[in-house]
Amino acid sequence: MALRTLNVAPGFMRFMPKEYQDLVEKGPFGRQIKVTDLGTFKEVLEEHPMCEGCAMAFFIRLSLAALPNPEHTVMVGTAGCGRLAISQAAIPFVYGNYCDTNGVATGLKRGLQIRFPGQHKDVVVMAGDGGLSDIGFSQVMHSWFRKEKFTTIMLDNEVYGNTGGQESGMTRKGEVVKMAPLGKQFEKIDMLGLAQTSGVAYIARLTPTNPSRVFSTIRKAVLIAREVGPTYVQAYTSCNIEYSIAPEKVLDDARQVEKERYGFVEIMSDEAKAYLERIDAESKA
Ligand SMILES: Cc1ncc(C[n+]2csc(CCOP(=O)(O)OP(=O)(O)O)c2C)c(N)n1
Ligand code: SF4
Repeated sequence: MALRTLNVAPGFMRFMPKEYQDLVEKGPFGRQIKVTDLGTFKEVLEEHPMCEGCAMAFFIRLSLAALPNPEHTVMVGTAGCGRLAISQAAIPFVYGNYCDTNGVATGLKRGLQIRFPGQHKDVVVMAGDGGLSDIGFSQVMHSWFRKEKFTTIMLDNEVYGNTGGQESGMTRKGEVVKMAPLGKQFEKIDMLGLAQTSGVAYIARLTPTNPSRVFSTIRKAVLIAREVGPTYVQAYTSCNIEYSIAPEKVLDDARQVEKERYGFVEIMSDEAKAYLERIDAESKA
């Protein structure tokens, strides 16, 4: 998508639904918005069928609004709860098979670079912990080994939420979920460590408790992936259904988990740091 495809022919805009006009005129397409702008325009993602109070849905909403150039972004996802929301957003979405997100994103990114030289086209994979740490694991790893320039965002609810509660590689040891009644017997996979070993240029772990931090993290991840190399963001996005968290307690849970075991982590290569400093200086100039 390009910005001009959002702007319908002059004279026709007034016939478009109010929400559409609002999103084009005030939304993040072609302009830089801040987290505090949220709520002042029709959002990129407004309605979705995810569960009431789902932290994942909240994180997805923040992440989509934080994309630096949504008009030049393609999202890649797969089976799992997250795609229920991502596919409803005003951003092109490719639904990969369960396992092949990072292969699809590789082809897409390379193809877009050839088709649109001189224009950054951002590709962002967003999928669950099952999709990325289990069934799609090898594709994630190989995209990192190959230094593919796109962002991978894991929606880590520490369970297979969409299929009713099987343990995933990211479920914690000992955790009892519906379809792991004896408790998980193995440790949570250290995806941050694997990302570091694979040479990922920017790695972050966070919870959705701090919207400004979600904004800046997603922006950095997408920008660094343009020029430097693969980037990885891992977000705690609790499943209130499988972990029996009341919708009104979801953010309390996220704050508690953040304090106890899911604190903010940010790891950046020197090259990534230098790149951010350079574009920052350029934008100030
Ligand atoms: C190859 C393949 N295996 C299994 C499935 C069934 N399936 C759909 S969603 C899902 C689990 C999703 O879990 P996760 O990726 O952690 O996302 P969540 O729903 O928890 O957000 C599974 C196993 C599938 N669609 N394709
Ligand atoms: S099952 Fe869990 S992760 Fe999926 S939408 Fe519901 S609360 Fe969110």
